[in-house]
Amino acid sequence: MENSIPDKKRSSKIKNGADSAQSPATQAHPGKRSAPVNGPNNGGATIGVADVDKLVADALARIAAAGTPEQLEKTRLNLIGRKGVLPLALRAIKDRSAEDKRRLGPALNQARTTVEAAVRQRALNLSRSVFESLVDDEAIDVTEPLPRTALGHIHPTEHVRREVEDIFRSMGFEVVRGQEIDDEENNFDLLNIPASHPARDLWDTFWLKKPEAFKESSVAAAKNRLLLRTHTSNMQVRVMRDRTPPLRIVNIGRVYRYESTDKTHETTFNQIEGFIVDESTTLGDLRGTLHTLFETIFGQKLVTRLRPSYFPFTEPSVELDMSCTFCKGKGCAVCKNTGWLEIGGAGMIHPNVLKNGGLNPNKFQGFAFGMGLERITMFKYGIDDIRWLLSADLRFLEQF
Ligand code: FA5
Repeated sequence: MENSIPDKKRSSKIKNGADSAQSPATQAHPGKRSAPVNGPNNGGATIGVADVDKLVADALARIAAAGTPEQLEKTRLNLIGRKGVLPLALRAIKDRSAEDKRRLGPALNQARTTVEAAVRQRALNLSRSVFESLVDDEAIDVTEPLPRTALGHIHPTEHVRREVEDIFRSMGFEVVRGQEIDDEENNFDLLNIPASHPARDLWDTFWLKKPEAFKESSVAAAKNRLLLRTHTSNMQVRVMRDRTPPLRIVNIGRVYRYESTDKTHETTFNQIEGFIVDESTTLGDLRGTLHTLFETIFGQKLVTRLRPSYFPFTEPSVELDMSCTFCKGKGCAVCKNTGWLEIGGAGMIHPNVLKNGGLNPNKFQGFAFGMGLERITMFKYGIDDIRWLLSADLRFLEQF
């Protein structure tokens, strides 16, 4: 296709027997550089009407063959650009006879119009097909099903934490967060457990060294040592001091105990702490609140019971049990044949704690409770060892 515009061979045919070795360019414009084979061709000097028809047919074939806008532009320049075949042929007819001018002029003009129209049409088609191929190549089918990728999911403990928070919110509780590094004042003293009190031994504690920077300060001088909180009760007095009753608070977070691990004990675990302070709340409200919580979490009818217990910061203190979710209270390995699962400790907030919180115990009262989040998670999913929950073992986690 490339050399189809009057090439040397063809121009020699239409040169009326003139020296075919001499380029048409040098004939029409003596002294000028000869045109490239495929470039401007000065055959117009000897061109006939029949040659114009061939030239047009040839040009149309080349235009149709241009596969990209760039190729089309090259072809356009070669055909109708300033030094293109047709303009040169048109310019050359000035040297022709009057009869030739009369016949060739309109034929060449018509040829140029035809070629220009063909170029325009081809350009349009090409740009359309560029867009069409863009649509094909770059279209995104949002409905196409994707290959399955390995997605993670929420950890079972976190799942239960969110569920518990939602249930408490629905009962009108406010969710607060507390610090995991705390001082012994908030973790013990203000909760009615002075340093000398043997009850401190109930919570094996990770004590922290004060940073060097604290050494000179009054904080260091105070006996108030730093620790990893042993329970979420460390927030009780802070919240009482910060807010005005009535209070309905729930606080779920990580706690730490310096103890050996077994199937039901970890050194790092979460507690669900909650308390209410107002003028009339009773232990009956506590039982009703926790009963609602457990029946919602476990999705079944349950029996709950309170047993007498001891915590320095509640009076009276109770232990909260619920009927075993596995054997429905009949007795099984999980509940050690008792029919009951131990869930947590609770009681009515001790008057000394209310006082420490700046509240008058003759006016205000309320309940408090603390439960292990992992224990509830274990009961909910039938997990037999608490240590799985922190194991990060995919064989375990992928079951949820
Ligand atoms: C307390 O920590 C009290 N602060 C709870 C409380 C709050 C009582 C408010 C009264 C009023 P206790 O040490 O029993 O109590 O812990 C509460 C619950 O945490 C336990 O019932 C158990 O579910 C869970 N728990 C305790 N120790 C561990 C442990 N090592 N690993 C996992 N869970 C534990």
